[in-house]
Amino acid sequence: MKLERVEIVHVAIPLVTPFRTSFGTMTDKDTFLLHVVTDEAEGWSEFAADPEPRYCSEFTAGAELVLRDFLLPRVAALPRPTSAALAPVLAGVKGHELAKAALETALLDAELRAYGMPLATYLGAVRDRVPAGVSVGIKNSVPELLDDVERYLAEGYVRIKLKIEPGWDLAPVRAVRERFGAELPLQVDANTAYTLADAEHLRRLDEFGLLLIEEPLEENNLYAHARLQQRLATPVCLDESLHNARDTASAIALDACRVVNVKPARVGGYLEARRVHDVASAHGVPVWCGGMLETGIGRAPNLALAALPGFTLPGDTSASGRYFAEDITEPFVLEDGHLPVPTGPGIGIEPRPEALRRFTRQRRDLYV
Ligand code: OSB
Ligand code: MG
Repeated sequence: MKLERVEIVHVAIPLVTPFRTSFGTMTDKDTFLLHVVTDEAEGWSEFAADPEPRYCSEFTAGAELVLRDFLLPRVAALPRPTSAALAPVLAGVKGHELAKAALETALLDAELRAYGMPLATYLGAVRDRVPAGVSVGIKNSVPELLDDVERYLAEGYVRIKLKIEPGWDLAPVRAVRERFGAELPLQVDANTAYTLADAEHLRRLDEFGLLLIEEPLEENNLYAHARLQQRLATPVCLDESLHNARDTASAIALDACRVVNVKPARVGGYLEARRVHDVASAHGVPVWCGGMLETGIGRAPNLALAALPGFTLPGDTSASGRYFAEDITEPFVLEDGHLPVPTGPGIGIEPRPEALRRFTRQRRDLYV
């Protein structure tokens, strides 16, 4: 396959409701899509991070520069680039997993379209639909939270994740348990908001029978997470701290996590995400697919990944309506608490031209 053109399309799409986490509040999805044109097919992907480096060190303007000056020149030097050949060539650039993932995914999409193969088939999916959980942001009050959770459950979501931070943890979890019962699959995500000094406080979450507590402590501190796990009955799940399959192997060996959140972008793409899945599954550690409030372009390939056999817990891949009044693609609609795995070639979806025009802020050629 010959690379002919790589275009960056900046988009901004308003969220239906502000999304607040321990690291900040988002009111729209403001990022870029990558559009790759080859001599055989075209491909699309979505950069998963935001304009500011608050969830992770990467951010949109930085990623654009990294793609333009460091990643694309290395790919352009390959006579016939393939998605599998990308990671080894890009390994010379340290970090920048999310930027690398965007490039690999767009190329993989083009490649699979040329072969007429759906991403789910390529990755080894065993399901044609995946159960949908929903990630519920920090609210101004407990009654407001209970209203939101009630609405999501009425829509059919099969698992609730509550964002927590110091000052918004025990009370909202207790209120949700009391209102919706002990059977509700419930978990929490702190996005690194606590330290090991909070261990005794976090231990009080044990009485609520949570599925897991996600990334409670500092990013990359596997030692502290292992120490915390020794003191908690609730399984620790890592998100921000896992950047590849090797990290995942280390974290499992250290008992720093008993559940794994895979975000393909965070680990450099779908090929490494599959390896993370393989490592965790081999250890009997449950895996689930995280999300980054993606548009349909980012969510479609996540659904393909989440159809792999080791994904034994519902993920954060919610329906389009949970994020946007109007998605950039055909919307993903919840059916009986599940989302369908795309069946078309590649990621199985593309931007609707009219919606893309309306949501586009800027288009730039990165490579011609
Ligand atoms: O930590 O999982 C996270 C959204 C943006 C950044 C980080 C996270 C999240 C979510 C929402 O929890 C997941 C989603 O619905 O896409
Ligand atoms: Mg998380």
